[in-house]
Amino acid sequence: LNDYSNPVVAAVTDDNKIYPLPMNDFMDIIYEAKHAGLTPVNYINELITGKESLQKDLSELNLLVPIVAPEVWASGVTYEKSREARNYETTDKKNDGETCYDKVYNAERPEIFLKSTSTRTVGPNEPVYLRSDSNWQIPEPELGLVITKEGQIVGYTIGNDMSCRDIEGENPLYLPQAKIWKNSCSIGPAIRLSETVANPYNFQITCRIYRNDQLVVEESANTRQLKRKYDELVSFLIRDNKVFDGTVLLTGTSIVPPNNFTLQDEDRIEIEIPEIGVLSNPVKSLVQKT
Ligand code: DO4
Ligand code: MG
Repeated sequence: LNDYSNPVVAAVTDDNKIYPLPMNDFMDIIYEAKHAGLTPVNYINELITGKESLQKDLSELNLLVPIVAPEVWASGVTYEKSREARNYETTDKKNDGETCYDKVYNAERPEIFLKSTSTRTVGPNEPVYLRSDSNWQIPEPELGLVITKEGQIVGYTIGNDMSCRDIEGENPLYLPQAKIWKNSCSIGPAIRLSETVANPYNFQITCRIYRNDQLVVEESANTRQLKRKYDELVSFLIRDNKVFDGTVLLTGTSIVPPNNFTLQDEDRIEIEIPEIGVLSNPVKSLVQKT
């Protein structure tokens, strides 16, 4: 978060109290806790015991990206809903009826792709952009895993894997262009420490899209519908790879707006996971208005 002069990391407790912490990077909590021989939660409890909480509500604060993730990776076709949506948009239908999406949904090896880097990733309330060469763009609301370079899942966040369905559907080899451009990924608003989550396969994800302040899309899904395990996705990401502390791995989408829907300039996207918060981003078109 940012008090307009000095960005700080803060802990939010279950009773919604906010405690600024003496570090300015989320991963420092993980490193310092390990050094102290404590779990991150116990370490934070030691830091905040006897301290005054901030006399403010979370909604009054200017929240920044909760972690400057050097890289954001993403998993694809990990939910049946995503497989159906990819099959709907693809023009690359095979004679035997099996698409590459059917194959990857059932294969041992999952689809994992590089989604974003720190300079392309935005946080809460920052605009996500629309590509100028696509007419079919949607948010993909996803649970994000915050991992160490060894692949340990230390936290959960929310991610938006902005996607161009027409570019992706034209040819699977266009995936990087369908997925990566300026401000095409947002994460936040917070990181839920993994040790505080009893069952990470029971996160309810809700996406709302507003146009002229009217709700035009609202859909929900649950991570229990995920075809894969988180550790399985992480193990494929880190295999023979160079992965950095604070990498975020998005776990795929099970929310797809209606097929006739495309995002427009000035829409607003909200993605909510109650245990984590609401990630809200305005949408901006990269096409100049005349
Ligand atoms: O296969 C394309 C990517 C699919 C994706 O991003 C998802 O399932 O979330
Ligand atoms: Mg996705």
